[in-house]
Amino acid sequence: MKNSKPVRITSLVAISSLLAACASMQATGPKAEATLEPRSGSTVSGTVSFQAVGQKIRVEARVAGLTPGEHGFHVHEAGDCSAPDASSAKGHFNPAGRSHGHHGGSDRHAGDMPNLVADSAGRATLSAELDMLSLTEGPGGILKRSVVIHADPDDYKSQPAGNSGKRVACGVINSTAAAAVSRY
Ligand SMILES: [Cu+2]
Repeated sequence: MKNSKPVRITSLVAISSLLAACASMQATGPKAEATLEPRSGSTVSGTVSFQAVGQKIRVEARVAGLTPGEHGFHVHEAGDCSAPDASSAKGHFNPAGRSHGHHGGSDRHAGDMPNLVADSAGRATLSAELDMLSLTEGPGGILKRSVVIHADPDDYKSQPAGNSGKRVACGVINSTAAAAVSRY
């Protein structure tokens, strides 16, 4: 007599997974990904993906091992995470030579992104669509550059890096185009 309820739940699950499939099919632009490695003695891990969606780039991050609270999060100029403190990643990606600022503004580094917000278990997820990023290689693009997570929040105004402290994770941004082609 309670048979109708499970059936309804099943069809809702089917509909929502269909919707999810449609949403991911709209995002057909090039894609890139960075695997985060811990730095400055941290245990941070995770992945950051970048996908072209219309004129913007959708940034999605899944990170663990952070201290609870906000953490500065940027694209940095050099695709080199080799230094123990990630100083090898150099400064923020800033091809236009602007000042550091809020990711929603126009006078800012192209690599300025929203702070990650870690929960009490040290986990953070982020999904944002940003201007000024291009999934190309070369002076104006972010491929072969890096993403860096900092120990402290970015205040979105202090120069040159928002006073966000040590670099606790770093990952080189690589195109996933080849994998996408073989998968579809
Ligand atoms: Cu940074």
